[in-house]
Amino acid sequence: MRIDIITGLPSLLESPLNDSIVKRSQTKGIVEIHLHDLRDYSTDKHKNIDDYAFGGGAGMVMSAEPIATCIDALSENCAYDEVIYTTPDGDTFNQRTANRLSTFKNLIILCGHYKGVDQRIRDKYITREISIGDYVLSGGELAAAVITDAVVRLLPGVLNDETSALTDTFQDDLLAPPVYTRPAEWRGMEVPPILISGNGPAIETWRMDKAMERTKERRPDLWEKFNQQSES
Ligand code: 6GU
Repeated sequence: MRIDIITGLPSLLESPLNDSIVKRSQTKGIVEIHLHDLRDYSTDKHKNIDDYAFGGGAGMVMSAEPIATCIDALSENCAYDEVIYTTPDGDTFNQRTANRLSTFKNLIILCGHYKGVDQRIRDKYITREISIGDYVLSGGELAAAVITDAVVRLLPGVLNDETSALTDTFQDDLLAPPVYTRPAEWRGMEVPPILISGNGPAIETWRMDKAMERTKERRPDLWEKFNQQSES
């Protein structure tokens, strides 16, 4: 997979993309991530990438030309499956969207900033608009990092234990069960005996029960969805 991220603040993305699992998947050659600094595509002498909003009002708007130049240049070398724009008024990101995006070969993520981008960029280039939740971030860079992380960890070969992503919270609309590691007794607190029983099927049943219990308690909305699915 190839992900091209277009941003006015590339430094904000460098650290999250160059550590841990996302870094490892780049080293392994499973994903190629390229950061593009919008300022490199600005044609004016001050390297501006934004301008005042027509009609007035506070806040700058990201100009169309540098973005279009960047997307056009990228598209000459690559056919993109989606051109994503990160914006608080986009569709809320979830595991289903992450799963879908992980099946694509080439993605562009344009990070929104200031008061957003000129609407004409959205009209002409953007195929999907994503928000990561109902709160406002200073820019779309952290959202792009969240999306990239959630997608990359799903790619085959990224996680050591291939089944691990499948047992994640949300993958089957259930929260994950509690987990424990050594020592079996810690400060007077014991691990549930079933987990050290060696009885594989009983452990699976216990985990499923705990996952359902947690979901019912903490996320009644997911619990309802889970029950509807089990019925159908
Ligand atoms: Cl994608 N961008 C910004 N600026 N704020 C957000 C967001 C995105 N998602 C949630 N809040």
